[in-house]
Amino acid sequence: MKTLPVIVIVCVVMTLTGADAPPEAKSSDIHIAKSQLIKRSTHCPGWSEYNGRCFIFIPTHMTWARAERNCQSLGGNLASVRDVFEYQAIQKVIWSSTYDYPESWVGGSDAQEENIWLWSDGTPFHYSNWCRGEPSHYNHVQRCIEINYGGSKCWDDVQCYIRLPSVCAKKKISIISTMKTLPLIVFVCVVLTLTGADAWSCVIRRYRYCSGWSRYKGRYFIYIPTPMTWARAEKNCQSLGGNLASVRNIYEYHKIQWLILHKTHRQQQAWIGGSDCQQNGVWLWSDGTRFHYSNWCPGEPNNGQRAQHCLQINYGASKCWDDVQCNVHRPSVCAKKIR
Ligand SMILES: [Ca+2]
Ligand SMILES: [Ca+2]
Ligand SMILES: [Ca+2]
Ligand SMILES: [Ca+2]
Repeated sequence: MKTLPVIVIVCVVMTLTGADAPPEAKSSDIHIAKSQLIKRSTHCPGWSEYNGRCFIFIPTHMTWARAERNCQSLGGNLASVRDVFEYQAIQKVIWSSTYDYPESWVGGSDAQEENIWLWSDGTPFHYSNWCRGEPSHYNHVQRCIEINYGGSKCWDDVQCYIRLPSVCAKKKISIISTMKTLPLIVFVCVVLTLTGADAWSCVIRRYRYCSGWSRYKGRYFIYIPTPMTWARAEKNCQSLGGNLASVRNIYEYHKIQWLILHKTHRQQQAWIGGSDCQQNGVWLWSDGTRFHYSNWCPGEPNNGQRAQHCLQINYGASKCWDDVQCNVHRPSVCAKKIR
């Protein structure tokens, strides 16, 4: 009981330091709608708040991949849509800016594999609002979702390289949401502490080590030996609460390589979350984070036969990165944030 205050303090400090830093936003390459917003929000200044997220209409016409990069530069991603109410809120954001319902990009695409739909922010794709007869996959080249299509203002799959306005979304400033859940987290910490130090350390141990995930720099990583297409591998990672791994620096890459070596005793080729399926040369991570670091092999990515759009690691003699067809089967590495 003597150590109780200390443990509670540690809990509180862990909670506070675990809070995400506010998302970065660069002033360059920013296209913001100069428009009135349906609901000014203190949590997301200049954006419209709905259901814990902030939305903004971007009137500038861009390809889907450029629109996604633009949203990333604003600290978000192209909007994902979770239900019909959120879709209506997004339509309202567009209306309040344009007094119209122009066709616009949101973050859905099936560019890696036909009919496997993914959101660019890495969240699972459950809800959809397709128009009749859509998605049509016309000529197998329609891979990105436009909303406000046709008389019913529903969803259509269309070529990713056409230029449309777009809707970005980002989380509310997270320190505020952290502060809201703080009392609950402290309560849980206290209960765990009171029920005994053994239980407490077991919970920690199970979470960190017993589940098969390896912890590194704020995330958990796991190697999935089953060979799958890139899109199936991403879906599998999502079913485990994560995404295919994004890689931020050489140390993370070495950690992932070590993980594979440790499990397979080989430097096995594997999928991670990079792809440029929507627009050749515009690489995106499936978890929605910005693509800065890369470790391409010499001469790669070469977009061989103009059909290589997914990122495999441990390629060639240097065990570096290569772009390859998304429908080949590879083991994979998933990552998820420590919550
Ligand atoms: Ca399609
Ligand atoms: Ca279509
Ligand atoms: Ca490519
Ligand atoms: Ca290649």
